[in-house]
Amino acid sequence: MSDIENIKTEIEAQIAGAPDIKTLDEVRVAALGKKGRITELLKTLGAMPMEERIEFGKKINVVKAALEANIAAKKQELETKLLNEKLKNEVIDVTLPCRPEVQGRIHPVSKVYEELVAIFAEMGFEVAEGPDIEDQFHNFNALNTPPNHPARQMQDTFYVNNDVTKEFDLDSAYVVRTQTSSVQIRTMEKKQPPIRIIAPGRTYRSDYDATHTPMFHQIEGLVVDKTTTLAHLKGCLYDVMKAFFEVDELPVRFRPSYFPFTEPSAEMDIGCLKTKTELKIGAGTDWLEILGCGMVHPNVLRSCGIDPEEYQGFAFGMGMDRLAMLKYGIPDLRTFFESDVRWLKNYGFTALDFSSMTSGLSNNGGLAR
Ligand code: 2NL
Repeated sequence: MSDIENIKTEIEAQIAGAPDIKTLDEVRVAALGKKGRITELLKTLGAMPMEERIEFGKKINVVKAALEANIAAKKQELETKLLNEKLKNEVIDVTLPCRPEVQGRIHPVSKVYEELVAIFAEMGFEVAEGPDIEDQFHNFNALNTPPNHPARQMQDTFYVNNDVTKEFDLDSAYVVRTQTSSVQIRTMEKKQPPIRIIAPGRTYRSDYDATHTPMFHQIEGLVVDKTTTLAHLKGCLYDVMKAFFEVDELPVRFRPSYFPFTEPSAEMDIGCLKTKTELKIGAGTDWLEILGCGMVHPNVLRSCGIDPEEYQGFAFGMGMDRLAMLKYGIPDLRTFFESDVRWLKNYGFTALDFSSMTSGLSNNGGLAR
């Protein structure tokens, strides 16, 4: 065997025997580096006669290429081995329960949201969503609320300066939505009836005290069909409230009211018992206002391209934060948005007691509470 073949065999053995990437790299430098054995051999070519130089040069280059390929293959092998070891050592059992002191909590508003979605889904409602920032057509005009209406005043509504290159213009400005009705408007624009949707989400009004925060959560509902009546509205909301408060008996009453977007309009009260320390829902002689509702105003249907001679519908809206306060006995709305971990630990829910109509809505007295 020629000298160069011996060197090749020797280096190949070193490559095969390299236990890790660092050793392999040392082997590579010793063979192919600036002062490596193969490199040194290449340097001897210059002094050789032409014939010999061609033949020997070819040989060395073949050996060099073979060793390079060999090193690359070994490197790949060692890297794969390293990765597999790492994966084996760093394995995480995602089914292990987490430590209670670091366990997160579901916010009461999220809980109420999940409960309502579960209730309405079983009744055949779909969940619809839309943008928080709206144009005034979808937030007001389409809802039969004309430009001079008091609800549009700057004291109540947050306007957004949507074009900073121009001076603020009240008529063309966007708003952060004051109710989620704009989602229903957008649904009606896109789709002819039958429509049966709920629109939960964030809403914004310029207001701040123990029962009002500038951002709050609303859930609105809309049903439009050829024969939808006020009786459907009453039956639907009665069933929803009974399911939500998890009671078998629930006194309810509907009082006449006014909203620009419904005619007739009503407010729904539920029966309760108010004592000094407690509020018991479903019994007693007191009444609690719980939501606003009504038959969709013909002008609203017309604004969305739905013929009010052919279709009619009912709609309703309620505050999810208020529902959470009532159902879970939380006194001050402002604490909802302070992100106080102690508050969340007290009023929050664990991810495990999820809401469903068949396995229990709130699992009151579950793991977290
Ligand atoms: C309340 C009252 C209400 C509606 C919202 C509505 C939506 C469309 C058409 C007609 Cl697209 N009405 N929504 C109707 C009545 C009352 O909300 O007190 N919310 C907190």
